[in-house]
Amino acid sequence: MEPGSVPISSEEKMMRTQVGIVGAGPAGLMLAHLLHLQGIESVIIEARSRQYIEERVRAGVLEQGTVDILNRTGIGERMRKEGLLHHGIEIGFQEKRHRIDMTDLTGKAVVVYGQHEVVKDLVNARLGSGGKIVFNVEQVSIHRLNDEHPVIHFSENGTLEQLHCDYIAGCDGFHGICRQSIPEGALTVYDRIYPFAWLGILADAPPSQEELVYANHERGFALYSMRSPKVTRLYLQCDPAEDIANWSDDRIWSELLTRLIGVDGWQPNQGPILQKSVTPMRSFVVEPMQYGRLFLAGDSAHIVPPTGAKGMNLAIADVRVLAHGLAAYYKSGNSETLAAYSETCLRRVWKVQRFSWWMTSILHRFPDANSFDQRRQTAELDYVTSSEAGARSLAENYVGLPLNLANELAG
Ligand code: RFL
Ligand code: PHB
Repeated sequence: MEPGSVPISSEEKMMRTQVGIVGAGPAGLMLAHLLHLQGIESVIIEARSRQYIEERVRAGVLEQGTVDILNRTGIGERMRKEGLLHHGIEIGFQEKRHRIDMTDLTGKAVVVYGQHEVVKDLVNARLGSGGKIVFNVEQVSIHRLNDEHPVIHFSENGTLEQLHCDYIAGCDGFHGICRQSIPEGALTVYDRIYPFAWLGILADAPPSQEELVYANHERGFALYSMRSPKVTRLYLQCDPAEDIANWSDDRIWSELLTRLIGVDGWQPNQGPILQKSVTPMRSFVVEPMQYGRLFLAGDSAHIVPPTGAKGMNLAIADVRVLAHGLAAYYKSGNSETLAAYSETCLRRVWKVQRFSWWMTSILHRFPDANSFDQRRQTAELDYVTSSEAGARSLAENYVGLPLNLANELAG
């Protein structure tokens, strides 16, 4: 019998666990890992294959708090070896780059390490300690959310199954079914769609400098980032309706170089483009992040535009709060901490929303901006890169706001 699940009837294909988790992204996997460390059983069901989730290229910047929790819970070994420790970022405008020294300003740093690498490390840890992840599930639905034992229905290789739980964690991302299963009227939605998108590429080219460059150029935003000592990651602001087929490799490089090149002549190294995609930009929050015995965590509850590099970090912060509440409940029967889950998360979520919106607003070209808006934007960039107070505020948010959970992971 698989640990984490107990068949309650072999004919009906029913299983039982304490926490049923929908989605094996960073939120679902980290939640299962944190619960396991507290002796709480869970089962993860995932719509995609293991290979797909381990290769999906997404986020790249881990806040100090995310790095610390991965290290403290035994997941950090490969990240410590392969992750790139960054003490600062650069902000480019009017053809000059200005460095913000995050470590000087906050005593903290970030680590550049791909989200899919974190996913690989978490999958390995879960499967290595006998945890259950069911990949390639179909026909997923969730039921009896207000009963003592909610149920997840799904099919695996054509066989219908039921997973009976004490709680369900909806970690199934923005397009998942969990949020959509909550009755209309029970949630309030806060939403903003931006009039631009990011065209992102991975290039087989060694990074030409160590730190990230966020550039505001008259032709639009550009970001220079990386994944490893051999692979550069770059983004360009583009139209949300942009057809990627219109962007040849030459056009992409020419646009990137125009937007990133500085008066000092610095530019990214070029190389074969390994992958390209267009990502729309959105800010989105639902309140509350709970309905009955269903808890939403990560992108299923909120989306931030990627400018502040916060999405994955926020997902990890949510599940730390959730695991903390579930641990308190299973240890002492006290559900007060769990009942405060949504409120605790949302206080931080909104601050991170504000920062991500603000970074987006200072760095992108808005199609409807007039000359006043343009001057004000330049003044803001000038302020943030020349005033220590301005730079410190940016740095404090970029390395990650604190998440203080009393006795987190106390055995
Ligand atoms: P995920 O990662 O979307 O995982 C959800 C999982 O649920 C599965 N799923 C289902 N499983 C079962 N049944 C269903 N019905 C299901 N429906 C969906 C999906 O297959 C998937 O495996 O959500 P999670 O765990 O909340 O994690 C959120 C992060 O992935 C996301 O916020 C970040 O990637 C955002 N993001 C960034 N975040 C950062 O912290 N730093 C960054 O530098 C950063 N850069 C980015 C980003 C996102 C980007 N894109 C592509 C959206 C850069 C980009 C370009
Ligand atoms: C990335 O490397 O993918 C990345 C870095 C910083 C961001 C967003 C994405 O703000």
